[in-house]
Amino acid sequence: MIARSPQQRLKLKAFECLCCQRRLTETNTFCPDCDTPADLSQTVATRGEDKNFISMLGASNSGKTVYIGMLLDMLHQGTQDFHGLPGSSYSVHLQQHVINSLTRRQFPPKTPADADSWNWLHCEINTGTAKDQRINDLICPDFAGEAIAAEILNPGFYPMIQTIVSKSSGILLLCDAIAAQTNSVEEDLFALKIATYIARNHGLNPKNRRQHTTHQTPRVAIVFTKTDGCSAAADHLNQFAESHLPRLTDYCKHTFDEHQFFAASVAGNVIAVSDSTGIRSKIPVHITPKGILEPLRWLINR
Ligand SMILES: Nc1nc2c(ncn2[C@@H]2O[C@H](COP(=O)(O)OP(=O)(O)OP(=O)(O)O)[C@@H](O)[C@H]2O)c(=O)[nH]1
Ligand SMILES: [Mg+2]
Ligand SMILES: [Zn+2]
Repeated sequence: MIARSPQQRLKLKAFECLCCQRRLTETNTFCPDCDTPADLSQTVATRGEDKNFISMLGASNSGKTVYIGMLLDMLHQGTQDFHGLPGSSYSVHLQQHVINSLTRRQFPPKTPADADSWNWLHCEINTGTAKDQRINDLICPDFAGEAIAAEILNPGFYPMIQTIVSKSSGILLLCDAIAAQTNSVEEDLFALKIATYIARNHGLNPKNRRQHTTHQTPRVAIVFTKTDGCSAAADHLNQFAESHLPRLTDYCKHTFDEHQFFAASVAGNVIAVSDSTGIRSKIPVHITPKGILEPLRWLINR
């Protein structure tokens, strides 16, 4: 374990934005250039651990917030060989936001499009071996799907998304399995747009793939979410990907040296209900997380 001196824990008066490196001071609440919360940057700067950025991308309603909230809860509870300690109160807030909702048999609300209201995963993860323990600060914001769509259409519109994606060693690309089964062309095309955005931000081009080095290429975990409602994705993962997301599958084969499909679900059973005014909502009747840790474990075990 790397020991941190008491001085390192002192609050810094001047520090860099963890995302875009702009100089910030204690008076900043958010980075004026990219909207990253300044006190998160301050905490990360104070800790002095190696930073490891992971990006989570996917359409609106693909299940990003539910997935990342459950991922955090499982990391914080920890398994024998894989666990994470909260790196700052931001992580605990995200975990609380999702787990409180699920405990009340509700899904958390949609993530707002304004970057200053996004929650962040900030977790201290030990990625080393028993002999050579290495602590990493894992950082992954919960972007809104609508912001991701706007950024892909107009790169640079959300500078935080662009910077974090280009710094990320691993990408979680979330696809709604139920939507992919029923409306596969739309899901396939949106996922393909995300994949091309990742490639562009990492300087990758399927035409000259041989020139890529493994160092340049981010690992891409394509995670089918909501597989509790789509047994085809859960049981025949690669076959499901080939038949429902053929464009994405082909593009990934030609572009990313390391990509893999995963199946995940948080809810064990979901029912749709209508209230007295006719508004429909979905209720997670019980929570049975499956396949949540595997994509992250694969991403960070390079
Ligand atoms: N069946 C099932 N449905 C789920 C699961 N996770 C999420 N959902 C459904 O998907 C909806 C959207 O989940 P979110 O996590 O809010 O989606 P998001 O990708 O964060 O959406 P934005 O915030 O708009 O980007 C939820 O309200 C649920 O209806 C799951 O594990 N199983
Ligand atoms: Mg969300
Ligand atoms: Zn910044």
